[in-house]
Amino acid sequence: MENYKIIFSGPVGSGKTTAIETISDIPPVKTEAKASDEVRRIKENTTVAMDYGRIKLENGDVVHLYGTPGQERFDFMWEILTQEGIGLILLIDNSNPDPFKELNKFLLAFSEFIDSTSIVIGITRSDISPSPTTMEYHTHFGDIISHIPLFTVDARSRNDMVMLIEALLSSAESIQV
Ligand SMILES: Nc1nc2c(ncn2[C@@H]2O[C@H](COP(=O)(O)OP(=O)(O)OP(=O)(O)O)[C@@H](O)[C@H]2O)c(=O)[nH]1
Ligand SMILES: [Mg+2]
Repeated sequence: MENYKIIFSGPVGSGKTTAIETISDIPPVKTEAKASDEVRRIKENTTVAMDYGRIKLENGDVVHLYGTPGQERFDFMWEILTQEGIGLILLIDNSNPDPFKELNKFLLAFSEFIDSTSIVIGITRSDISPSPTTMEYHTHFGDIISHIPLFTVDARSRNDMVMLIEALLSSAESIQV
């Protein structure tokens, strides 16, 4: 039996806490506080330190799931939470006014971790805002994301979140080979 640690990150409201709630086998540990005015336009609560959950795979392996805060003022947690992680699931809220800018910001912030591990990207809230499409992400970012698995997902969907984890684990394995 193996133990893996993976990290969910991405901007405020992209669905990190929701994703971990959706798939965790145990009641997740959350550190949420009432959002300040700027965030309250999007939702009531925001993560201030971390989320934690756990999922047991069919082969018995256990995946420990850590969610970061989205707000940059808590970005000191990003480095702490990635330690010993084997990969990053980056969730991007497609209904954000500028999702390309948000993706760019997080790719830069996690660049060291991404370079030494693996990454998948999940585009959330596309039901609310279908544009940009996954094709438009690829056109805009070109080589920067051409090797990264990128899917349209809903953080409330267990199937979608399991697919992201499986995609991450299979690219992590191919890196280790
Ligand atoms: N319509 C729609 N709603 C979604 C989707 N994915 C997530 N949500 C909702 O969007 C909100 C996301 O909130 P959180 O999970 O708290 O977001 P977060 O990324 O943890 O945000 P911070 O902790 O503030 O950084 C929740 O209300 C989810 O139910 C989606 O694909 N479509
Ligand atoms: Mg959260």
